[in-house]
Amino acid sequence: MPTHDLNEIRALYELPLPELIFRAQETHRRHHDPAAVQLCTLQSVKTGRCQEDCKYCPQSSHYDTGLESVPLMDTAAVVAAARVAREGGASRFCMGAAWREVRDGAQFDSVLEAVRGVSDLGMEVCCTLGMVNGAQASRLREAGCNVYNHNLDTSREYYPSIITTRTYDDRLATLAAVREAGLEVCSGGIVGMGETVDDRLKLLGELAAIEPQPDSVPINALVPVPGTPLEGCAPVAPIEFVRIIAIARILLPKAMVRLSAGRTAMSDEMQALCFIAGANSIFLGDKLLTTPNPERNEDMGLLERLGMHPLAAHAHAHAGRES
Ligand code: SAM
Ligand code: DTB
Ligand code: SF4
Repeated sequence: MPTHDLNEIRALYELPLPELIFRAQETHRRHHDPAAVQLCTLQSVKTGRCQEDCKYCPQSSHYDTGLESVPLMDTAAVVAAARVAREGGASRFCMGAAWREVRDGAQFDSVLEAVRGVSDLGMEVCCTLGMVNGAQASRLREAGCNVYNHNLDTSREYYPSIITTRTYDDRLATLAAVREAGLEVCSGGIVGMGETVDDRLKLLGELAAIEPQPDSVPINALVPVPGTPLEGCAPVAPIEFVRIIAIARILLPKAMVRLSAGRTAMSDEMQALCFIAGANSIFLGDKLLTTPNPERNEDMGLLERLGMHPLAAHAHAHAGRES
């Protein structure tokens, strides 16, 4: 069982980089195909005007980021976007809504309808809609949703410096409801919000202590958006970021570790190091929810140069390996 003890996690962080990467590789190869990368596509199905005050987020109504808000997309438009993503090679389609929480009613019914439609295309379906209760999580599951994304974002201690409109325990309660309903759990965080190295390690310790562990762990590098309180944050040094990926891999051996937001600011070499350190999933397509992401062709070129290949839908990375 991998450690969740902070001192042990710190000791990993301080290893010489080649030693840390070797340990991450050992773990990675026990559970995953080291050449396969899961390709996910994101679709913002409701953009902006969110009540929460997450200091990193361009979609919060508390900050003026000049973002154009878009009301909930209709089902047909969502399914059409998923079909395009599937044709482009994505195996997982993730729908994101700038909601504080899901409310029962016509809008949620419409999202459930979209989930059914995308699931019928044979894609893995992921939703990230804010807080949900047990009944809502079950309805998502029944509609064909496979995964729910809900990030812890940072350490418990640093959380109140980033978000004041909800608590860490609110986040954990949604994760428990999601798991209880039989959905896969996707939960990770953001680095580069002015937190300490210890905050990053504590976040990874929290994620690793969830039982059973999250099935996927997105590691986002902050995209500093003008107008948000975090617009002036300096980027995390690439090697420090790679160390976080390696530790995520070691602490959460079976999870898909997703190199998420912030890739437009990363070189090919840095992304390659992240894959070597155990990242095995990316978002494909030129837009995340509202901010830019590398072009699809650029990413396909990168995978080709690295001799890596996309993972097929519903084919788990550790299939055929020790799990
Ligand atoms: N509203 C829902 C929620 O917060 O759970 C779902 C959408 S929200 C945009 C999904 C995640 O995107 C956040 O938890 C955060 O980790 C990430 N995110 C938002 N803005 C970001 C930014 N500027 N840079 C990096 N990650 C960001
Ligand atoms: C996650 O951890 N990263 C994705 C996904 N989950 C929903 C979102 C990143 C959003 C980056 C900011 C934006 O594009 O608005
Ligand atoms: Fe709203 Fe999610 Fe953005 Fe927070 S991260 S402001 S909850 S859309």
